[in-house]
Amino acid sequence: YLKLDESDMVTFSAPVNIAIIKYWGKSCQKLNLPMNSSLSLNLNQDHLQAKTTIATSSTFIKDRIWLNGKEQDVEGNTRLQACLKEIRRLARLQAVKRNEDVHRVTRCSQKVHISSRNNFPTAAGLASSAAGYAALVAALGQLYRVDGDLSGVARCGSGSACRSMLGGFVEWVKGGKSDGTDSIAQQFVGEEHWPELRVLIVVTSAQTKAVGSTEGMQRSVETSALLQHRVDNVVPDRMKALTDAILNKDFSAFAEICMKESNQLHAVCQDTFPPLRYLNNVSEQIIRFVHAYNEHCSDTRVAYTFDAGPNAFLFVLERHLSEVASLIYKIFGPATDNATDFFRGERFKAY
Ligand code: 2P0
Repeated sequence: YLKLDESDMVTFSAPVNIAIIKYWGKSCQKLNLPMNSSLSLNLNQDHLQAKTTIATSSTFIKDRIWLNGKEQDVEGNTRLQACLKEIRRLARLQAVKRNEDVHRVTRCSQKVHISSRNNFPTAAGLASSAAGYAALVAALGQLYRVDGDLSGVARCGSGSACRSMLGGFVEWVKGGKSDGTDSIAQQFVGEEHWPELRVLIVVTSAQTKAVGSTEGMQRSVETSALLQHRVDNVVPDRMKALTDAILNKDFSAFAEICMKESNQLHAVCQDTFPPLRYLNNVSEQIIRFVHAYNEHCSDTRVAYTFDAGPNAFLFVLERHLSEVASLIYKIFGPATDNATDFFRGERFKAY
């Protein structure tokens, strides 16, 4: 088999990110430019990450990719092609600028073999393309020795992938240039800023969604009146309030914005024609649980957010984690009665 030089093979991992201020709607489909800026929390990679290994060799005859061990089509994958093309363009440009030898310049024309894996089950229905494209672009950047910000390249793969290029709280600034060069990710604060903040992921369905995000958000752009209102009148103030809440580690302010953002995303989906429905009945019950629980505690202890799927992301401070996790498990876990009693209030007495 092929013997590769160390410099011919690189491995990179990237985290899954969860949007608090949501990206939904593009101003340019080709470049994945968003209608509004968004902000996410990137998860600890020990739990959820995509890991990508890329090898290059002059003997490879075409670019190939395997996702979780299964080979995928490369030719028909326009997003992957866009990332490969852009990173090779940057690599050549930088190599020439640095007066590097021909070998390094021509190396950018060599084909790559890519293997990407998630450390969580794909069947869990959790978005993995963001982490996947981020790991891919970071690895390609390293392989081709491309300096500078690569979040714009990851954005070409999948919009939200640009936010997985960094850790902690990350803002994807929408930018204003038509070529997208200023539509990039910026770290707002690192993960060390708010270590008490935890995320519980409640998988309510492992089924793949009927309408993917790309298609769904395009339908919203074309038909939802609420979307433009949100972009113009809601998101800018919310972004400011959210960043203040994060800086002050004000959980209750953070939680309110987080839940309102999730609700507005799904309101836009409902306002889309034909409507998009990503939440299921269990998601709706979880929303009711969170509000009932916070009211019961006379304190905001849990916040939910849902992306384009029915699985819940619950934010909670570490000191309340075990109580919330055990409640969730008892109410929504596999071997419990349905949640009806809980919503009448009796369940609270039992714990
Ligand atoms: C987000 N989502 O901000 C929002 C919230 C889903 C709901 O980013 O077409 O997979 O690849 O740019 O990034 C999902 O959209 O869409 C998404 P493309 P992407 O996380």
